[in-house]
Amino acid sequence: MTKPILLVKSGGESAMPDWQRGFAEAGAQVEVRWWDDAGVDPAAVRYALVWDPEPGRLAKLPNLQVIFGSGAGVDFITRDPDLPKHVPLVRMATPGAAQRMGEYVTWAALSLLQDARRMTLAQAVPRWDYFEREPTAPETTVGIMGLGHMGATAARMLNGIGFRVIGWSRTRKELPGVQSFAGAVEQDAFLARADILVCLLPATPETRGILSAPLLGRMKQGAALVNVGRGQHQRIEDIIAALASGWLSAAVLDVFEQEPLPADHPAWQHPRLTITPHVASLPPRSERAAHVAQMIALHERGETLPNTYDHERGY
Ligand code: NDP
Ligand code: OXD
Repeated sequence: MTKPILLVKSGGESAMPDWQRGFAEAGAQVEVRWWDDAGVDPAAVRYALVWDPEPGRLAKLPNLQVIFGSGAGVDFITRDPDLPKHVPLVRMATPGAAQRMGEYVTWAALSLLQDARRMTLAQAVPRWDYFEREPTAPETTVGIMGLGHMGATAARMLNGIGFRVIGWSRTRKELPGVQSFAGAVEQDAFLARADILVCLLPATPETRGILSAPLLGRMKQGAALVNVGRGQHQRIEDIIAALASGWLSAAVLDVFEQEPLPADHPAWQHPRLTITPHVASLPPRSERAAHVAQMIALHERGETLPNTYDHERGY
């Protein structure tokens, strides 16, 4: 019996052996083929696993049953104006992805608390830059914007090492140890409390540019910022201006409007900015293949798939 075809566009053609091994090890009953494989009959494709597909390409697969995003955010897929909306789009919401994000956010919060950037710069000189740090985690409130799959895990991990944690989301949450703020009306109260603000929002029309001057100005003076959501959430010039005025004390940015961040961008050299290359949560392909294999098995049994993108809500 011929197996259904899963087309893959994630990590380039050189990543295909990795994906094929991952799906084989997971016992997936699919034939895994490269996105641009000219030998594939579009009518035989039942599944697609993609990151940033060329607009219009998914619409040319007439028997496509499920689209899997190879990342947790699917904005690089939904920006296709011809995206077939009747085909479920599943986000990569694995426990490992949330664990990795929690570890990154915890690292970022502790780095800000320890002023790790200052120590890195001093070591590069080298200079014995003795200084005294003041607040500890229990004296520091981390405010997480976006308390979904990633945000809730980050909140639990931050809580675990003693940070006070508050969160802001569209709807109210009941999470142990986390004070929940909901919607636009509670945003100011939330911002006024956060010593470290973490953005874990999805990219939607409502969240575009949220980390710009008006919101930064409503944060606590001297607070720090971590953006692990999307580059389109931030106006980097506003962040640099807030750092220059001292309103923001420091920032850790993992995502940028233009990726890779151009080599001549002033953010690279900023003494209060830590830059990472969109690596906050990157589960290995084997783990993502095992997750997709599990989702395909659920789908083949006629079950509803979790973590599907909601076209109305926009995430
Ligand atoms: P989820 O969809 O599980 O969670 C999104 C959260 O954002 C929800 O709590 C939701 O509220 C909240 N939210 C959405 N819109 C608004 C709004 N307008 N106002 C207030 N809250 C809002 O997503 P994940 O946690 O899985 O991922 C979040 C994002 O993290 C991804 O979309 C992606 O952009 C980014 N990401 C970045 C990675 C990296 O390596 N840098 C890796 C993975 C993800 P509610 O719960 O009420 O619906
Ligand atoms: C993302 C991811 O959505 O890498 O950024 O999962």
